[in-house]
Amino acid sequence: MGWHGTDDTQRQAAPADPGRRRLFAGLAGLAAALGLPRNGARAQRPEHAPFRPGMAVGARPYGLPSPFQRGVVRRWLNWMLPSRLTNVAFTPLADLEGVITPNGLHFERSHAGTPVIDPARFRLKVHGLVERPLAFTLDDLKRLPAVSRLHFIECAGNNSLNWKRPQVNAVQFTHGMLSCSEWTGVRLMDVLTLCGLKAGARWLLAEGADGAAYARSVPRALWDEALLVFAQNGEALRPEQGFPLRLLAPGTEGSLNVKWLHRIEVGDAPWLTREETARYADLQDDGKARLFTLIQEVNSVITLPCPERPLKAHGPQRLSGLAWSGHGRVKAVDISFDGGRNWRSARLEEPVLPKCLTRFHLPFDWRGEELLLQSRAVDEKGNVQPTYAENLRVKSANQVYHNNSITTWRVMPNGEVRHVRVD
Ligand SMILES: Nc1nc2c(c(=O)[nH]1)N[C@H]1C(S)=C(S)[C@@H](COP(=O)(O)O)O[C@H]1N2
Ligand SMILES: [Mo]
Repeated sequence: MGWHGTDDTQRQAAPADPGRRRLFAGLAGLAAALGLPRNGARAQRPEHAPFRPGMAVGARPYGLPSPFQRGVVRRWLNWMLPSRLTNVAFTPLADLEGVITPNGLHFERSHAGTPVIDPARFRLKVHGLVERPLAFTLDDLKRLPAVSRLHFIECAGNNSLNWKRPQVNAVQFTHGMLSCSEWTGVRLMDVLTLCGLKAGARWLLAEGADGAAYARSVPRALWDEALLVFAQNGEALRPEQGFPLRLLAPGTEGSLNVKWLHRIEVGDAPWLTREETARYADLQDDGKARLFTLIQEVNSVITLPCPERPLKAHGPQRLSGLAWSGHGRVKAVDISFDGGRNWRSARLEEPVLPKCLTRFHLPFDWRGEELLLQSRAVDEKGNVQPTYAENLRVKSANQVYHNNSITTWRVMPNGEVRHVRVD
């Protein structure tokens, strides 16, 4: 598959799997029975595609994916980072359906490892420009009114490997610093109100309990929507996602969503921490940097087909992908088969929620011709995803964050899919 071209990729692909051929034969038989076009040797009559289940296993206290899903894992690029403690593990977007990321596959970006935190000893301290500085236990927080919201988290560095030319041939590595969950927590404002905000409160510092004491300044404009979350898709946060508590500021760059959150200091100006000056700032051509470019822009990518999911047969195909915007709802997604000359509207899967992944679909027919597949998202504020060239025109060549340009997948006559640049 395409991503094997990236030579120091972790070799975690599924081992050759005899059950798979049987399963595919079964699917082909189904297609034939449904009257779908016959495809050479693949289409079989059902009686020629026997199915025998394997041995049964006993009850497990915590369920795991089928052993046939061994290849559906987070992956990382060894050359990107000096050590496994400073971690970037990408979500396998090509293997997922719908919009929810299973918890074990949520991407992970941790600057100083994943701390182990005993929830019984955990405290969230709130101080600074407040009437009553307080320390909350996790139980204290859980007694406040809770809300559940579906939102994506995307690292500002998503797709940054491909600023000037495609460098990685896998959707896992172009866009896999993107995940989406149902998050449950309490409103940041409820906690701040309990402490009593003082006049002049305009910024707060959110600090994590990891080795880096990772910290970000959060402006007042984002407080109303922000949550302090303790659960992810129904269960407690995973350690990699910030157990027991993280900040969630919907639609903002991942780095603002401080994990292992244990301290909030309220102030009247930003702190200008390392992570908002030396990092997560956009260096311009004149050597100055734009700070606090916090909102993730409108974006989309086709996850089927893609380099990891080539086309396997002529005839009807399922095209599908993900669109999102930190500004609100996705309004439309257009698909091009010819590198941006002609466009057709994709169907958006309901519900279309603000600052959440939206799944799109567009069935098409393929007869082996070469395609230049693109998706272009538009959000409810009218923002349109830029082409490769437009993105480079409006942003500095020095910039590494916030690449939301249109991705092109070139489908070859043999069905293989490659990441190419099309202006
Ligand atoms: N405490 C702490 N919070 C953190 C980080 C970190 O290293 N330490 N990384 C940030 C970055 S850069 C991103 S993109 C997101 C990633 O969230 P995830 O690991 O849950 O996907 O967490 C953010 N919050
Ligand atoms: Mo990030």
